Amino acid sequence: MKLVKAVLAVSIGAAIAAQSMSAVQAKDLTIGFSQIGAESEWRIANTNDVKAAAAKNNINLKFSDAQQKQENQIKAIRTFIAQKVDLIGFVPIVATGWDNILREAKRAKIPVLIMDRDLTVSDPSLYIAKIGTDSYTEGRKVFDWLDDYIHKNNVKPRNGGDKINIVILEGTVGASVTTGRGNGFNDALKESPNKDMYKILASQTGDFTYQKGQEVMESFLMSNRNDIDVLFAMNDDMALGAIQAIEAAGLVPAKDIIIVSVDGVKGIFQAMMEGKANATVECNPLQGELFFETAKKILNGEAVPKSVFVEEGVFSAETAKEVFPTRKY
Ligand code: GYE
Repeated sequence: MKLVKAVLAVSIGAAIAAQSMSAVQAKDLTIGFSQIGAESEWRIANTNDVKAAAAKNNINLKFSDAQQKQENQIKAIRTFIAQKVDLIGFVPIVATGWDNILREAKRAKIPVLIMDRDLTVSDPSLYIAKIGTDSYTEGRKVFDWLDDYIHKNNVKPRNGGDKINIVILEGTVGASVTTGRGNGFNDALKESPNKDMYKILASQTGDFTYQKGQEVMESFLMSNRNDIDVLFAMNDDMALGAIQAIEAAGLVPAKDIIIVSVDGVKGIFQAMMEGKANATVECNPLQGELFFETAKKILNGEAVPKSVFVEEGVFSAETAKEVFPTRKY
């Protein structure tokens, strides 16, 4: 896996991490990992990758599934502390509310490594580093792809008006990726010379799930069936659910309503190949190897960058067939 950006090089809390350890042997390591749950195809790929990378690196992994609840993550982290694991990893389901539990980990001298989503803490030394994806840039890429597509294809508003009407299916409320993708999209729109031709008609959470994506799209269509030109779904699963709703409403997905989402899972490639979705901005879930490599460095007292992003592309229906065989998740 290639790294594209190392934001801030810091010398990590070696006092916490090194603990007079000489080069740590992976087989000696016990790592506690709290995952959010299994809300999407992306998340399942992420979990599988973490487990496979742990096995490959000979790590004793204590894996805990939080079933979409922050309180379950906090409980799991507390259990990992009591078990005196060597390092704690977790995906923060939402950005805030972690200070207290992370202080407990710090007091127990257990380093914390964040995966995938960002968190906001009062004291940045409460975690060593974060590896994951750049959701703000993903949001910008969604708008850039859309604006380009609208112009190349000379797309006109379906209702004969003067605005291209957009609806947005947002991710989990309070998650850094939801805020990041939303801000990235909105900033790119605001900064665009074409900003006046777009209107955001409605924006609501679909919780990153197929089911909620379908339900919320149904309600969007109920009130605005003939006005919606574009759907921006903050993940592919919600877009796939929305495609069902669009077809049930007697409209043609990817034609009547342009569909762009984020993740790049196989399901959306299949939909693109069937002509039912237009584009996906990649979000790479294969972060396991980098996670354990970084964990070992931390436990050896080496400096690691505070934030590392994995590489991500953009794929559209035109190239879906060609790219599909190379997709790993
Ligand atoms: O896009 C979505 C998942 O945090 C980047 O969470 C991740 C997001 C991903 O459920 O499908």
